[in-house]
Amino acid sequence: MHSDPTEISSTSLSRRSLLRGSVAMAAYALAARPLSAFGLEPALGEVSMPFLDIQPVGKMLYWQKLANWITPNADLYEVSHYGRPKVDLASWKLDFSGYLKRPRSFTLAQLQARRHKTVTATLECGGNGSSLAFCGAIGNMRWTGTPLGPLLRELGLSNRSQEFVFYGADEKVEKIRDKDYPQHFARSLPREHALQDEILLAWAMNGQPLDEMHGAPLRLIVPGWFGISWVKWLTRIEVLDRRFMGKWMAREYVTIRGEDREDGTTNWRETSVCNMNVKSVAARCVRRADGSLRISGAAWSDGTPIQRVEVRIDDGPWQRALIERKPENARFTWNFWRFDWKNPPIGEHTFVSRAIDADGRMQPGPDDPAIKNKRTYWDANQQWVRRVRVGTT
Ligand SMILES: Nc1nc2c(c(=O)[nH]1)N[C@H]1C(S)=C(S)[C@@H](COP(=O)(O)O)O[C@H]1N2
Ligand SMILES: [Mo]
Repeated sequence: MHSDPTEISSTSLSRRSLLRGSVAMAAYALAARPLSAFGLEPALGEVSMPFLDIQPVGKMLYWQKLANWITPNADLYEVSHYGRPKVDLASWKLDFSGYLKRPRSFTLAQLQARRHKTVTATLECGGNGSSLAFCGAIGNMRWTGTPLGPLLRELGLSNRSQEFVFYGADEKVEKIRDKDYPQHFARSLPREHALQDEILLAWAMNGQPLDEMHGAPLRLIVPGWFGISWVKWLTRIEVLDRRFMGKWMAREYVTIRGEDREDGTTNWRETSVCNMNVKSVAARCVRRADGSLRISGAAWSDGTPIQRVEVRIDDGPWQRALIERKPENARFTWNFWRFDWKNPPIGEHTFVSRAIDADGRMQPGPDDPAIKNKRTYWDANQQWVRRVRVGTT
C-alpha cells in the first residue's frame, strides 16, 4: 500500500525537476495549482484502499499511485520494438527526401533555432489495456519541439507531396513476402494530418532533453494518435505520392474486428491502429473521514472532449462522475474525474467507469460486440471492472 507522505514528497520532487527545465517554464506556471484540487491524493484522515485486481508488470504507470496530472518522466512506459539503437548525437542530423522542392537536412541546433512550441499530450500505446499486466502504457506529458508543418512548407510541397514517412534509427531484418529486407522502424501520416498545428518534432519531455529510452535526440509527437505513430530516434522524413504500407502501418498494429450485419453475415474488417479510443480508468480509491469512498481516475479520447464519465457500483445504475477542470487548456490530454460513494456497505464490491466523448463515442463494456468481436490485441478500450473490499475500519 502507498502512504501519503511518500506521495507528497514525490510530487514536490517532480515539481522541482520541472522547475529546473527551462523550456517548460511558462506552461509550468499555469499548472502549478495545488494538486489536491484534483482529488487524487488522500488528504489527512483519509486512507488509500487499493483495488484488489491490479497486476502491473514492468516499467509503466502504476494507476494506484496516480497523483500528477503531468506524468513524471520516470513513470513513463517504454516500447521499443527493435531495441534501443545507438545514436551518435554528435553526427546526428534529420534528412528530408522525396517530393519536396528544396530537400535538405537539419542539425539539432538548426531545429532548435526554429520556433519552439510546447504541447501537452497523452501518449498511449495501442496495446494498452489489452491485459491487466499491460495496463499502464500511458502518460500525460509536455512535449517541446518545433512544429512540423511550417518546416515542410519551407521545403516546398507539390501536388505529389501526399504521404510523409517517418523513419527511426532502429532497424531489423524483416521478412516481406518471403524475402528478407533490412528495415528501419517507420510510420507515416497523410499530408493533411502532417500539416496540423499540434504535430511536433520534439527534443524535450517535461522540460528535460529526451533520453535514450524515449527517442533522443528527436521524436515525432502525434497528439490524439496512439504511440505507434510517435516515431523515436527520428533520422529521416521521406515524402511520397502514395500510401506507405510498412510493417507498422499495415502488418503489425492492425485490428481485426467483426461487424455483424443485418443479413446475418459478419464483415471482418482490418484497420491500422491510428487515433486513440474513448477510454477511462478508475485509478484510486480512498476512504474518507466520514466513511464514504472517493473513487478517482482518468478519462481520455483522441482530442475530442470528454463529455461525461459514468460509474456503476456492483449491478447498480450508471451514475455521473465529476470531471475535474484541467490545469491547462489542453485538447489532447486526459481528464481526471472523481465519484463519492456515501455509506458503502461492508464487503467486496465491483466498480466500473465508462467515458463518453463529445462525438457520442462510448467506452464499450467487455460484452459489447466492438470488444467481443475484436480478434486482435490492440484498440482495447473496454471498461475495466475494479474490485474493492470495504472493511469495518
Ligand atoms: N523508432 C521507434 N519509435 C517508436 C517505437 C519503436 O519501436 N521505434 N515504438 C512506438 C510505440 S509502439 C510506442 S507505444 C511509443 C512508446 O514511446 P516511449 O517508449 O517513449 O514510451 O513509441 C513509438 N515509437
Ligand atoms: Mo505501442
